Amino acid sequence: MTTGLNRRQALALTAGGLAVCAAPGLLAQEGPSLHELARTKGMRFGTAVGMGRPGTLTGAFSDPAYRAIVQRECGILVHENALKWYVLRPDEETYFFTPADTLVDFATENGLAVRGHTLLWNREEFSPAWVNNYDFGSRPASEAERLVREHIATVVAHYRGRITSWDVINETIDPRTGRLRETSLTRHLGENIVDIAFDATREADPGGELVYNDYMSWEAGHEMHQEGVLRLLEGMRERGVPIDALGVQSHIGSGNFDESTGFDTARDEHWRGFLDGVTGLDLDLLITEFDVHDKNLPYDIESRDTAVADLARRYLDLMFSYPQTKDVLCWGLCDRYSWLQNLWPRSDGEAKRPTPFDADYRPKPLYDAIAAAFQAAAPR
Ligand code: 9MR
Repeated sequence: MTTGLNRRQALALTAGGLAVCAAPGLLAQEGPSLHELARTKGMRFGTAVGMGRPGTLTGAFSDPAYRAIVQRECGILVHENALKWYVLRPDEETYFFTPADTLVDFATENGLAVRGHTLLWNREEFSPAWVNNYDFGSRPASEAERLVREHIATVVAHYRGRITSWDVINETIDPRTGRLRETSLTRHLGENIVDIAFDATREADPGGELVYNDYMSWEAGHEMHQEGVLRLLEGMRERGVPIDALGVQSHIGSGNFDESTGFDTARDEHWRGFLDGVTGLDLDLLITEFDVHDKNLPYDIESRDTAVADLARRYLDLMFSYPQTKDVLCWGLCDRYSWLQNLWPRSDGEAKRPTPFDADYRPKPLYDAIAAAFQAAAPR
């Protein structure tokens, strides 16, 4: 009988003291992994991994069954939170690299690529208080630039050769206005912050892939956000700012970030217009944070999982029709650890099912939808 586990994965499970039946879904997995399917098309598949803080459901890495799924399915990983300023730099003097290093070491041991998320999350609610309240002195613009450059140079140098793709900036366009978000840094640097951050990253790692990452979405209600992001990217190209790709987060489904938009409001035409604009700038597309929110779907698990999978397939087929789409990373592989369990609760109070594996590590229709989309994709 084949278990779908190789020796290393079986050891990872037993070393964690787990009975083999702790991950029944995983044991039943046979055939090629999602990453193997992606590879045959010149693509990669992977996931975000939580290293245990902060948040309440983010300790996926410490779960041996989760690590075994990651080892079986993935070719590329990204930290869910460990590289964010508020984790990495609790104060100005400290660089707390340990949790992030742990994942990079794991990736290296397993031959997996790593993305860096993120060098600058330009939003005050996700910046540490010491950055928000920073005293920039009598020459605030040059002090703000120094701070950004020093952070980027230090972090990128620390991981040079091991992290090969960077979300240089995450979410700096305000979806309500399409303009740059105001933070303690942009107050002094304006849009120049973008040029500084990308320039500093290129300088620290000339061979790295530089990405702007944001959550402008395929679904209705994101038009202003899309326009703002496209304008930002056009400006970067005009000014010769080094950038290689747009990270399309892809938290699709209902009730995410803004008011619920429901499942039937996706606007393929409008979205294609946006993607044509981005790829017309000679940028690649990465799906960086894929999951499908099932907040507003009926309780019945079979029909809920089917609806999630159908939406995913429709979305991935559209994205994969662009040969520029190279990587697909889920924002978590197992429902047990999804960030969506913490926010926007379902009205019936039930757990959500937004990722490819259920809370007991069994693959769901969403897994099959991702596999089928890779199988249907043209090689790139
Ligand atoms: O999943 C992440 C959650 O654990 C954190 O509490 C939260 C705030 O740091 O960030 C979540 O990840 C976000 C990602 O970094 C950027 N795009 C949106 C993701 C979901 O909010």
